[in-house]
Amino acid sequence: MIRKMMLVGGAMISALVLGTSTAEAATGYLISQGKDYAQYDSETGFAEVCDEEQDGNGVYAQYKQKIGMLTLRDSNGSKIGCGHATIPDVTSFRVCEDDAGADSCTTWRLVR
Ligand SMILES: [Ca+2]
Ligand SMILES: [Ca+2]
Repeated sequence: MIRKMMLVGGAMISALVLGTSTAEAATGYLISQGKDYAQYDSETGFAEVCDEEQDGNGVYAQYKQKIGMLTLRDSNGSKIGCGHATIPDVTSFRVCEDDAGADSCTTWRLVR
């Protein structure tokens, strides 16, 4: 258990380092599933989901708020352009792919 917690901590540190090196705001969060990804900025509330794989599977992100949850889609699939919204007070989010059977989703990414 202790070992697992240390691994999680290490992952968070590398995510922060990556954030500064790409000049993203420290409030930005990114999760990806293959090339498909979703992001969120906790300061501006900017949310984006992008389908970057030409596999015919729709991509969407779920944003949990303190009360309720919103689903944001990349409505044109893998064509250029992503789904955008401004969603305040997100506590966690994940990206999912609408593939065969139960949809494949990442684990929830916590937002602070
Ligand atoms: Ca995909
Ligand atoms: Ca698209």
